[in-house]
Amino acid sequence: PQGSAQRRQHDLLYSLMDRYLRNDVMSVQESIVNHVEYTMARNRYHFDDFEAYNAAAFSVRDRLIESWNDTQQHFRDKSPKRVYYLSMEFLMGRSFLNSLYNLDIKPQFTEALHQLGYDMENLVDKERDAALGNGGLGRLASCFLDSMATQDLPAWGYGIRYQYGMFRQTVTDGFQHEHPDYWLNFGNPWEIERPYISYPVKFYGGIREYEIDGVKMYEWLANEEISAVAYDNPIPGWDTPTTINLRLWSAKPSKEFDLESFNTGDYVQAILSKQRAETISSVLYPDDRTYQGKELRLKQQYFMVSATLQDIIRRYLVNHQTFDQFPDQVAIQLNDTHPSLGIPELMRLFLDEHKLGWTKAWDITSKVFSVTNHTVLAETLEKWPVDLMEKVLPRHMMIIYDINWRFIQELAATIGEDYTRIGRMSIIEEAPDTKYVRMAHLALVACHTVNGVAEIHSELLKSRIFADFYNIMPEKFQNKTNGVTQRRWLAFSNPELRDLISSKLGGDAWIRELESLHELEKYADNAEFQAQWRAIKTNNKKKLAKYIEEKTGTVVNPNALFDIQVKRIHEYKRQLLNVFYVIHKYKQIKAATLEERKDFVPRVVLIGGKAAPGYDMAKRIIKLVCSVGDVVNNDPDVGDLLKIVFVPDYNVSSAETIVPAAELSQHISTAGTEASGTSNMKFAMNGCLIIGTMDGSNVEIAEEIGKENMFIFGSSAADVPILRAERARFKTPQEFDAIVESIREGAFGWADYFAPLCDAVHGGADYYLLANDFEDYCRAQSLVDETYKDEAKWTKMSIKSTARSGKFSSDRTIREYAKDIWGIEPCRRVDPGNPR
Ligand code: T68
Repeated sequence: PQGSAQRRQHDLLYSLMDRYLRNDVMSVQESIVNHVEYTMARNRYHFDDFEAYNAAAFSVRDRLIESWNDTQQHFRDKSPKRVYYLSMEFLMGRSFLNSLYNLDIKPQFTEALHQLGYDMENLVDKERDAALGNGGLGRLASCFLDSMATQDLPAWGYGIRYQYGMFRQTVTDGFQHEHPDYWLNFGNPWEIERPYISYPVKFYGGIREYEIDGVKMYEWLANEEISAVAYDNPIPGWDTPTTINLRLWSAKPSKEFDLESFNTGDYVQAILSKQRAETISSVLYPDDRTYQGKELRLKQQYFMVSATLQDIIRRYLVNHQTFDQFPDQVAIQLNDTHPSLGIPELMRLFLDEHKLGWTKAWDITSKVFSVTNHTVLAETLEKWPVDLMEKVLPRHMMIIYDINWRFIQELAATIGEDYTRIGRMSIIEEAPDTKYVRMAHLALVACHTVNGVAEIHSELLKSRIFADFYNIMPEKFQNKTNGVTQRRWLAFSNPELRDLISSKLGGDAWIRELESLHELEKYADNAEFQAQWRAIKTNNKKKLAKYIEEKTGTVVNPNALFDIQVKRIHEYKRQLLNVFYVIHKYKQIKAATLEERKDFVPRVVLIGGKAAPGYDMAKRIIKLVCSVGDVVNNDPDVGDLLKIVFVPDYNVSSAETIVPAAELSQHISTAGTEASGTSNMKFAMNGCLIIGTMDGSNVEIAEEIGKENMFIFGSSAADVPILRAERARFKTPQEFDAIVESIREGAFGWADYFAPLCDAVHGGADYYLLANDFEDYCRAQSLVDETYKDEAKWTKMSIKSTARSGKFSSDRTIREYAKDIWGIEPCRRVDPGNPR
């Protein structure tokens, strides 16, 4: 029995330990002022907006850390099966507002800052985006983290802490310029550096063979070693005490110094060459589809998976003696094939480091991995030259050959000696000059499931690019239609709409259960509700108009129809088709009488997105958008009837201003080319109508929202191959030819520069079938104008879009992954301060 003094001390300690930071306005103010003084070492009577933002961010971080620590302890105590989401990209955007909302402390922080003389809205803009991704694939990973945290799943994300994220885009005279995004310049309050959590990662060298009890063993004798150091990024869920972790790796020189060069006396040179290790995690590759076989990219991929798997194994071995339970404790999701080197790496760790036999190692490995595919275009599948793989990762190349050898034996046993078919399916592509490792085939062989990201895409995987595999292993194929988080993309970025919805739905439970938006439908015809709905859209449009003027100098009329296409610039996404319609409309306006012009619906066409730095055609498309703008926007005959503006530097933060203001958004890829698309879901949630093709997730959006509430046009995915084959005989529409001709003849200047664009869509070319879809597109566009004139009808369609968008929450997507692929369940902790 303890003495009473001892007990008092014990109680005091425990009550201190149980106590979280308080969230009343005074306590929040105290936190902020303390951080100004003690973290930033600034004078607490004089600090600017940026310093105020930082101090507030550090105060939020303190609160995140409390809930992060307790969540992680809870996971350790309960030891549930966990999922690890491996991705080379996480396009997080900003964290400040998101954390304030998720921790439910925004009002107190707003008030505390206000009392100190700072305005929340100004501070929010001081935060730099974490742009560690290219586009849809990276943003999906971030939406998934939000949904996993909100649903209390024992999940971790793993990726790379790039020092330079996606480049910042500026556009001068219509040309894209890329600027480095050194986002860590002024510190990053959202990460926690863990210098003690680090793993060696090796490259190059050769292999030593030896024997134990007559069994052949291998040891990789690498000759470069670097360290992967952990940076943890807390990911809070909404309305839950759960905060999960995103662990990003940063490359540092390894602790093991290269004795050789030190002993030969070149001390300084030895240190300098160590320093080069850091380049591995320095920059995100900004190409979102092409693979150029760059050695550094291969090293980045291996760096990420090697550190991650060592970390996963270390965690597993804390409470296990053998690997028997590994598949019951661990699920690993590969976000595309970029982390698929994890497969040979886990095999290597099992075989060489933990001395498991092949059969056992393979049995475990093939139970833990699953892969998501994000592309329809076979030519964009990732492959690496065997030479390069052999040089950088000799042991892994050996293991890949072994995997392939066994796979081919089994295949031959099932399908017989059909060597063309076996050759098509082999993990090794035997091209005439070089051999390649087909990463998708490696993943298909090793993973227990492969999924597409929309119904149509998953069907195309089975019927086209992976048909051979589907034939042999149909049970592996699944669909998981993408989703987006309604927290960031509706509730937080469109607060007026959130409040209106909550007022009708009797609270904000829909922010967790998006399907309940259905309830809104009964107000679709209600005139008063419609007026409120429109007023909110108008406010959002005004904010966007202000943003456009700030960024481009172009003044747009907030009463015009806001028509938006924002996404990476790609030929298959057909921004060019959009521009052609603008030219068509411009010609119509020019040809109209003054009286007839009164009939036109004024439109602002916004186009935004980045072109990969080496993607020449995409850069020409940007220039064309700008050049058409120069003519159209300055033509006094046109006035407010038509504007076309290129919004520079489209990113997560600008999307948060753009999406809530959109009335029409364009998702017009050639059918069968866009795996899913996810911005279409964000737009639909915000009551924006979609003009689009029956491609990617548009198909399912049409099923939910109803075709009658969208503007669907164009050829079907089934027709596209036929149309392509018949293309030489296709008679292109006269108006289409006239538009191409006008560009060729210099109606927008730069005739020579635009010639390749014209060549690509003319005659027998036109791989993406712009000419085939042009007339139907124009028809759909005219219907847009007609509908927009009927305010009540348009608003009704808009309300229905939101009301029926519930399926497209990433919460639903994640529930499906958890149940059908990962086999994991929620693991919620009870918040001592707020027991629910
Ligand atoms: C996108 N893919 C799909 N790739 O294009 C889109 N690729 O249809 C889908 O909605 C989205 O993934 C989410 O599933 C990409 O964004 C990349 O960004 C990328 C990056 C590097 C290499 C290859």
